[in-house]
This record gives sequence, structure tokens and C-alpha cells, in this order.
Amino acid sequence: MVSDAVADTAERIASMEVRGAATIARAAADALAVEARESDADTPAAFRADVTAAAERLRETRPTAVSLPNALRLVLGGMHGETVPELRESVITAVESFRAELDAAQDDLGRVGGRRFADGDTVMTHCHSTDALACVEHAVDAGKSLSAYVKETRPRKQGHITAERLRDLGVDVTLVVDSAAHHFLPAVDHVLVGADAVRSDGAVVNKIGTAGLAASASERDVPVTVAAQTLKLAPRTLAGHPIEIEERDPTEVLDADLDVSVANPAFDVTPSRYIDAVVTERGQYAPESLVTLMRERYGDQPDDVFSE
Ligand code: RUB
Repeated sequence: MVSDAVADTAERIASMEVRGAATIARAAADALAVEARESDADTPAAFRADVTAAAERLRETRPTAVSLPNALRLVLGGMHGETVPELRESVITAVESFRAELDAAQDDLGRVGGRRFADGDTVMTHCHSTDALACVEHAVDAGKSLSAYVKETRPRKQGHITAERLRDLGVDVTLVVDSAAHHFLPAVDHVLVGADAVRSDGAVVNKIGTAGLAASASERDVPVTVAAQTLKLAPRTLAGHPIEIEERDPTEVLDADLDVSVANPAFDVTPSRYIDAVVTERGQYAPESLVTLMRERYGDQPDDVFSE
């Protein structure tokens, strides 16, 4: 049994009230801090069991965004102490430092990514990514004027969130349906997307439709930039483990009474050959070279509660 606070966060992540890889990671870490504060465990073993069970419950909510297990692993790795108060304090401190790192990483990444755009450039976006938005925000803060074609992103239309955020930054926004992407690419200087997971071979897992957009852009020589802080690197892919692609409820696609089957995968895999650069808080990388950074940050293969 996990606490009500953890169950509530898990539910909000599963239902996508809380969504996007970085935001999910932050919410899950925050829930572990609440669990640590509220646990009534009276032995260190019971406390550890409570926090681990909470992490497992949060981990189950969405299978694809690797930032979620990475965040939980970082917090659990910071749980130290001989007594319940020591353990409690260590988890709260680990969550605080995780939050600070997440904010700093997104800001540093934005500074790196913002330099990829020139004054007057037009970008095309897919879904809503806070890492991608950080790049635009830095470019705008540096005085560059940008335009954007924003893909709607069926079925959940996260493109509407991006449209609103970009408009508020002063970007000249045009919202387009997903199928119009190829049509507008000749007027685009950069495709800019986020990532839910980056594989050791440099392939990027992101919202369904990213791979088609990147292939189309590549065919038209439009550079594709992926904004992905190192929390999105998936260390288990070093050992050949696949990234699970989440299949969501058919009613997200079809709410009418039509007697056909519906498939609703939430993510797809963009091969590295369609990606020009992955922008991280540690600099920008050709996708194939990210494996070194992955080993530096996570070791060869994490062995933990989330490795099945
Ligand atoms: C969100 C999505 C985003 C990445 C990156 O999918 O694909 O591009 O999560 O986001 P969903 P961020 O809406 O299904 O969660 O850069 O904010 O981590």
C-alpha cells in the first residue's frame, strides 16, 4: 500500500494531467519527498520498504519516458542513514538536489540549443517539450526573432500547449495539422523536438509522429535538433534492452461508434541518421556519439530495483 499522495501523483501521471518527460520526473521525485515526510515507518527497514514501494508504484505509471526511472534511481541512490530520521532527511535532500539539477540542466541546455538558431529563423515543433522550449526561450532572450510552425500532435494535441507558450515568448506561431508538416517544411530552417528516451545508438524515442517528421525533414535537408537533457539517456539500452512504447487507450483516437480496431502507440523511434544534433546540458552531440556521455553519467548498466 502506498500513501494517498503517491497514489494521487501516480494517477495524475498515468492520466497525463502531469505529462512530458521532465515534468513527470519532477512530479515523481516530489512524491517520494512527500512519502519520506509522511511515512509512519518505525524501523529503518520499514522506511526503506515504504519509499521503494512508492518508487515502484510511480515507475509503473508510464513505461516510455526514461527520465522517470532515472529520477527515481537518483533519489533512491541518495537514501542513506542508520535511523528513520536520517533516512527521511536524506530522501528529502536527494529530491531537493534532483530538482535543482533538473532546473539547471534545462537552463544550460537551453543556452546551448538557443545558439543553433539565427535571427529570423523558422522552426517546426512536434508535441510539447520543456527542453525544446528552453532552447527557443534562450534564442529569444538573446534578441533573435523566430517564427514557428507548430504541429497539432494528435491525438492529445499537446501542440496547443507549445503554440501558447511560444506565442507568449513573442514567437510568430502558425498552428498546423500533423499531416501538413511535409507541405510546410520548405519554409522551415530547423525541426526542433524533445525526447522521452535516447538510446545508446543515438536513436530518439519521442511522441508518435516525430520519426515521420524527421524523415521528411532529412529528405528536404532541414536540420533536426533534439533537445534532451542527460536525464533522458536510457542506460539500459547499452545492454540491448528495448524501450517499451506505450500503447494508450483507443478512445484517445476514436470516440465515435465505428466498428474498427484502433491502434494508439504514444511514441516512435527516430533513427540517428535523421537527427543532426542532440542538445544536452553538457553541450551538443552527434547522436551516435552520445554513448560516451551515457557511460560517463550512468555507468555501463545500472543494476537496481528497476532492472527486470
Ligand atoms: C511528451 C513528449 C515530449 C517529451 C519531452 O509526451 O513526447 O516531447 O516528453 O518533453 P506526453 P520534456 O505528452 O505523452 O508525455 O522536454 O518536457 O521533457
